[in-house]
Amino acid sequence: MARAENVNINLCAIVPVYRHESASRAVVEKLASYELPVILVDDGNAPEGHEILVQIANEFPKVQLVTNKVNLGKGGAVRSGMVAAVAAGYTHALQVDADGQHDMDMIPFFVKAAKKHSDDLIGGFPQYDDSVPKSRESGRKITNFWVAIETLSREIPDAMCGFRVYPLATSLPAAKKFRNNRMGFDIEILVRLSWAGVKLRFYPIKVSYPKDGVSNFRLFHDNVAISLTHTKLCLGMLVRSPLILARRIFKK
Ligand SMILES: Nc1nc2c(ncn2[C@@H]2O[C@H](COP(=O)(O)OP(=O)(O)OP(=O)(O)O)[C@@H](O)[C@H]2O)c(=O)[nH]1
Ligand SMILES: [Mg+2]
Repeated sequence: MARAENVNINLCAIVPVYRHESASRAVVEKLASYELPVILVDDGNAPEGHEILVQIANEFPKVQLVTNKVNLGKGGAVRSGMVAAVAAGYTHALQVDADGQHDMDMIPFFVKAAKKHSDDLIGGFPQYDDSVPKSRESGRKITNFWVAIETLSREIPDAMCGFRVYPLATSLPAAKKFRNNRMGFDIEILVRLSWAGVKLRFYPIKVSYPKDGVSNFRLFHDNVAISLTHTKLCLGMLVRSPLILARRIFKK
């Protein structure tokens, strides 16, 4: 089937927020400056954090606040945002982390790429400066190694970047097929979209870690959970490998 190119898309941004309510204001401001509607997901923040998000939603006309009463985790927050986006009629969602680590000036480039390749997932390929913690850098390398095995390809240069445009017609059904609510979500959805035959395109984006930034990444817990995700995805690949390989052969 021919892929849709340069068609009209209805795009919003999804910003999942947990303990990043202060940093999220600048992210929302930047999105608003590009006239993008925003779905801000309050992922079970404390009352003070919730209050700040309510203020932001009241201040910016194109911001819709979605509230998870309890903290579900990053994946749970993005999934809630996707459900709200589809209900509101959006076809695509730019997922942006609330911590302001990504180069927001790349938004127009990513939007253009999503319009040009509207069936495809448009992902960020992080270009880190010296501020990246070493532990996070090596964790990503290990993840990207496993993802190549899980997809039997090198099509995903980075599976953890929190800046990407989802085509919702394929991404929400994929996101509903698994329960991974925490940090493994970013990885698992890309692998599942690849299994489903969705084309994944990656473009560089600068990422920096501010010195006083809040990280929710729990080195031990999240790395153990991510290892379990890889175990599950490797088994999933074994089951699907005939299909994945057949699709590749017949596409040529
Ligand atoms: N970790 C985490 N993040 C959440 C949760 N709910 C929503 N988020 C949001 O998900 C995004 C990613 O969280 P970060 O703490 O920056 O995680 P990360 O980018 O993998 O980790 P760093 O590389 O240390 O920044 C941010 O926008 C968070 O506010 C949650 O329960 N846990
Ligand atoms: Mg982050």
